[in-house]
Order: sequence, then C-alpha cells, then structure tokens
Amino acid sequence: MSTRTRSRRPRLLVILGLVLGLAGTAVAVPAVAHDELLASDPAADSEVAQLPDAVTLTYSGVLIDEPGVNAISVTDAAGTELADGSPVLDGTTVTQALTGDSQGPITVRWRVVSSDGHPVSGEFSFTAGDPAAAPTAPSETTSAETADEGLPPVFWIVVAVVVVAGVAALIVALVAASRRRTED
Ligand SMILES: [Cu+2]
Repeated sequence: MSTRTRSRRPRLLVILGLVLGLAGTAVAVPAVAHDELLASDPAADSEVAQLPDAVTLTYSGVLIDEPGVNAISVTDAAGTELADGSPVLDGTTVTQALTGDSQGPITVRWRVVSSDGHPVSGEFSFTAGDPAAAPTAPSETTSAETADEGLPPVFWIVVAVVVVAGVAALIVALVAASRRRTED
C-alpha cells in the first residue's frame, strides 16, 4: 500500500510540470507580439494622384537600426523596383525614397527588425495615378517570390509547444524510471 502513495507523488510532479509549462507558454505568447505596422503614407489601398517621392511606414515600436537589417521594396505592376537607395529609419518610422513615375498598382514589401529583436515583414499596396496606365507585367509570373524570410509568430508558438512537450516527455520518462525502480 505504501507504494501507491509513493507513486502518486511523481504523478503530481507531471501535472505540476505541465501546468508550469503551459503557464510559461501563456506568458511567452504576449512577449512574442512584435511591433506592427500602424500606418503608412500613402495609406494601404489608397489612391494617390501620382507616385510620391517616398513612402513612410509607421510602426508600434522603435525599430532596431543596424545596417542592412531593414529593407523596403516598392514595385509597380511590371515588377520594376522603384525604391531609391536604402530606407531611412527614425525611431518608429521608416522612409523609403522612390524613383520613377510609375502608375497603377504599387506594391510595398517591408522587412524590419522589431524592438524585441525579431524580424517582421509584410506588404500592402496603393494605386498611383491612372490604374489603366499601369505597365504590364512580363509574361512569366513573379508572384513566387512572395515568401518572406521573417519568422511568423506561429513559429515561436510551435517552438514553445515543442519545448513544453519535450519537458513533459522527460518528466514522464523520469517518473516511469523511478516507478520501475520502486516496483523492483
Ligand atoms: Cu518578437
């Protein structure tokens, strides 16, 4: 009978481990919330009379400023790159100078390093001038390059779940081992 009370304690340990693991995940998830794009000029899905001299993106936090980590690509319907030089970072805003006078749908793809050190990325578009005057895209589809390098928040949630599962499996294995020892 004494073995039953002894084996109940490891089981409690497993439950405690799982609860702590899950609590850790719950705490980690809000910390995973990266800075997000709050606004842009031109605004997403807006129409402007002509291609502006620059696009400005405003984020929810002060971005990390290191050479080459922040990148903004601005392309017209033909896929021509309109960004002129490197983006200029000032606290929570990034300004990318533009060149040319492209009309029609303009796509802005951005990748910046969030204040928590994680790369974040996204894209939006606006329309400049006359949509009918948009340059036609080359026949080969270039939409395959939309896969961006930034790790989505889901990745970190999956990592957290895997870590929790690993710890739980370890605890279960240790409990099983100690139980085998008590039964011998
Ligand atoms: Cu983050």
